Amino acid sequence: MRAMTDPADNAALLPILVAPDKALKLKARRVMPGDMDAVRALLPRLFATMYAAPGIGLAAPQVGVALRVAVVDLMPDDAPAPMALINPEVAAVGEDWAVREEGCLSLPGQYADVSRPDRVRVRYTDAEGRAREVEAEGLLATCLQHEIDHLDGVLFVDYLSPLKRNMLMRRLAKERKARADE
Ligand code: K1U
Ligand code: ZN
Repeated sequence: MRAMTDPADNAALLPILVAPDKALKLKARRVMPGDMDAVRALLPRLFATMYAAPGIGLAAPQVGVALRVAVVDLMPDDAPAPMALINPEVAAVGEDWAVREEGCLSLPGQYADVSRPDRVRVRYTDAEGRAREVEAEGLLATCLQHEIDHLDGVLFVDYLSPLKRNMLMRRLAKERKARADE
């Protein structure tokens, strides 16, 4: 559940690119101080698009904006916990790895188990331009790594064997065609 005064409420939704769109494979560029006005205008639309999908994360390249910006909200206990991440980077990873099922708004309806470090420290700049760090574990750690991967043009299917990846991509294409033919 989100707060009644959430700034994402009236923001216009953005169309989410679906794989194999080539824009999803590009490395996004770092946000510079001169980009901050555009980023502040983009953030409410990113949050609104993520909440509407619904999803727990969304990276700017997924809406065709090649900047290193992402939003995350795991909504723990149904309470909003929005995080806007500008130029996020993984500063440290824990020793243990965990396998977790991942989805992706750019691979609608497709899920697969992916192994990643179970704890990460992520450095980023917040919407007010302040340098921040977050220590995350579990689903938040997975989601942060998934979103930072989007900024480098990496999708969760890139961690799968070629066989599994091809199966998933073929299933996605088939399901999209079936929906388009409906
Ligand atoms: O970046 C994205 O494509 C968003 C993606 C994030 C993510 C999910 C699971 C593991 C790692 C990263 C999603 O949000 S997919 C949708 C989803 O997981 C979800 C949707 C509604 C409620 C709870 C989860
Ligand atoms: Zn994704």
